[in-house]
Amino acid sequence: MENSSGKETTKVYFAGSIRGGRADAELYGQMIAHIKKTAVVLTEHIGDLSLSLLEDQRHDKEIYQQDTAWLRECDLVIAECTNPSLGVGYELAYAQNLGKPCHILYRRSQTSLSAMISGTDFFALHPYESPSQAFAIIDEILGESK
Ligand code: 6K6
Repeated sequence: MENSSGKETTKVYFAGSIRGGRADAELYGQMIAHIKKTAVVLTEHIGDLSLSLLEDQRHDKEIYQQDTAWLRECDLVIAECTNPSLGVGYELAYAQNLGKPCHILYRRSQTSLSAMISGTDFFALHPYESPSQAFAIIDEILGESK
């Protein structure tokens, strides 16, 4: 897919907690809307506040197959990791195995990242505190990916 200037549009896999807890779901939605101003988000449902209603309609095997296909398709991963999630940790390891750039945003004052995330130089760590700081970090990430 190309943007208006004829360049390929960056495809982003946005990862955020679902069964790990939905306290940040609204913020995920705001981040996804921000990313969509300049890139494609393959995983828009992460910010869907009504996700729990939809969740029963799909089987876990389908979810796994679709999400791993999107991880193979994406250009980069942006993961919000303040709320710990087994699924997000799995996705990050899967993306690392594929050599996909992975950017981890987290509120340092509210979480202590797993050593399995902060202990490798492969992941780019981006601490932030306010949504506006997170949006500025996302702009830098997407600017560099062009
Ligand atoms: C139906 C409609 C929308 O969502 C659903 C059902 N659930 C999931 N759909 C898509 N991806 C999911 C779903 N549950 C987990 N994931 C993936 O794992 C997402 O890509 C998240 O980044 C991550 C969250 O993992 P948990 O362990 O917090 O659920």
